[in-house]
Amino acid sequence: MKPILYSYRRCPYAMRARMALKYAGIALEHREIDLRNKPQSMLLVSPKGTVPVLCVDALVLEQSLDIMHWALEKTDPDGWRSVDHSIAQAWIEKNDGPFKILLDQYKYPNRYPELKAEEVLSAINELMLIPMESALQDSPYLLGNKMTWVDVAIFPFIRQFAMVNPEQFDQLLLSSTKKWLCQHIESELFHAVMHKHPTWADC
Ligand SMILES: N[C@@H](CCC(=O)N[C@@H](CS)C(=O)NCC(=O)O)C(=O)O
Repeated sequence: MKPILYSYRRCPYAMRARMALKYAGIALEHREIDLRNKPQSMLLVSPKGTVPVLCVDALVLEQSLDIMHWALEKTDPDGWRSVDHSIAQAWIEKNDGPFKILLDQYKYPNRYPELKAEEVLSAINELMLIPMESALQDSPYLLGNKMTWVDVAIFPFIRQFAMVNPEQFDQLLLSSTKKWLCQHIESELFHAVMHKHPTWADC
């Protein structure tokens, strides 16, 4: 049986997982879910109810990074795994932790009426965008001259940030980050994982 991936097209966590699986050439059954009406078959194997979830026989991977690493352990044709682990970990912790919180505050200001939009943007700049710009001015990818899983894991979140207010993003002085982002958005790999799928229904 092929592995089953429960996914949601626009979810940045699911995007990173889909990209790693595609890159590793893993054939799978894609089950697109409706976040407001999750299939019982998914909740049965992963009651926490987030996507992505990958089921490989009895193995259930319910964290996007675990799915990425599982895929790259199978095949890693371009050496995405050759990274300095502590630097990789520091980027990922920052992205999935405080940056994701700020991104939600930036994306849904109505949910955070106590916060000032300029202060949220400035915190995003300080925490993530300025360090990224500085890394990407030194080298084309976050960890050096070669693309790694860290670029792939982080780029969907920067894409999401850029899409919240494209005019505001355009005005930010982030030429290297914008170039990096465009390269990922225009990549064949990204296009290949953004096809639309009908919503999966258990029946
Ligand atoms: N730590 C999880 C986070 C996944 C996550 O939060 N996914 C969101 C969609 S982007 C989700 O499924 N949320 C559940 C919901 O909206 O009900 C991972 O890395 O896979």
